[in-house]
Amino acid sequence: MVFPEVGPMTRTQVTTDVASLIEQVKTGDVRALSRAITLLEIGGPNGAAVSQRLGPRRGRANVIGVTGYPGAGKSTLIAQLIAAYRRLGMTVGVLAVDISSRVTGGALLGDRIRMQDWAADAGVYIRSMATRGHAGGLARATGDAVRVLETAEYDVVLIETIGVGQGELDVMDVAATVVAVVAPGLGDEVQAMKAGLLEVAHIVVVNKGDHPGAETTLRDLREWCPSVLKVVATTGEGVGDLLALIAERRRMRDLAASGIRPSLRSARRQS
Ligand SMILES: Nc1nc2c(ncn2[C@@H]2O[C@H](COP(=O)(O)OP(=O)(O)OP(=O)(O)O)[C@@H](O)[C@H]2O)c(=O)[nH]1
Ligand SMILES: [Mg+2]
Repeated sequence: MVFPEVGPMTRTQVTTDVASLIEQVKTGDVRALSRAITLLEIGGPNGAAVSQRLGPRRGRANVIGVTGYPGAGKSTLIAQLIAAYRRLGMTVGVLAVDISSRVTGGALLGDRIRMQDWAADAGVYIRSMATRGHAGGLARATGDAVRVLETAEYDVVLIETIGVGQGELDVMDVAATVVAVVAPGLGDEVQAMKAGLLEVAHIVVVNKGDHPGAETTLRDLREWCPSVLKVVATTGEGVGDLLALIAERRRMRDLAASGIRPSLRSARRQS
C-alpha cells in the first residue's frame, strides 16, 4: 500500500486507504501503526484523515507521562517500567517526544539505543517523535499517536518528554498519570520543578536514589507533593512502589469516573 505524503489523491481515495490502514492498526499490525503515526506527524489531509478515522479516545490503556529535565533518568526509568509491565504480561507502547527541538538530537539517539533491548519483543512498541513545526502541532500528533496505540490495544502507553515549555503541558493532557522525574543535587532544578512541573505531576520520582543528597531532595519535595518516592532507575530499586502508586491513581480515577468521590490527595487532578 502506497501513501504519498503529497500528491494528487482525491479526498475519497485518501479516506478509503486510511480506513484500511486503521483496520490493520486494529489487528495490532506494527507497520500499519508506525505508518499511521508518521501520517499524523506529517499532518495534511492524510494526517487529518487518520485522526478522524481513529474516533474518540477509548481510555482503556493506562497512559503514563514521564517528564523531567534532560538527564534526570526518564529513559532509564521507562526501561524499568517496560520490564515491570511486561512481567505482568501487559503490552507496552512508548512514545519518546522531543518537544524542545534540541540542537544535537544526541539524547534521543541515546534513548533509542537503550530502548533497543526491546526490539525483539512483540509486546513492546517504541517510537520517537521529533519536533516538526510547532510544539502545539506535535502535542496534537502525540495525542493522536496515543489513540493509535489504544486502537492497537496496548495495555500501557508511556510518554517520555522533557518538562519545559507550554507544549509539554499539552502532551501531558493526554496522560492519565504524570510522573515527574527529579535528580538530586540540582537545587535550581528542584525550585523550578516546584514552580511549574509539580503543578502537573501526580507522582514525583526522586531518581538516582544512590546519589548523596537524594534523601534531602525527597524530604524537601514531600512538603509539596503527596506522592513522592525515591527510585534507583539503573537497578530498579523502588520501581515496584512506583507501579503501586500508578495503579492506585488509576483506581482512584476509575472510582471518580463511576461517580464516587475519592478523598485521597493523590487523586487531585481528576479529568
Ligand atoms: N547513578 C545513577 N545513574 C542513573 C540513574 N538513572 C539514570 N542514570 C544515568 O543518568 C544518565 C541519564 O539517564 P537517561 O535515562 O538518559 O535520562 P533522560 O532523562 O532520559 O535524559 P534525556 O532523554 O536526555 O532528557 C544516564 O547516564 C543514566 O545511566 C540512577 O538511578 N542512578
Ligand atoms: Mg531520555
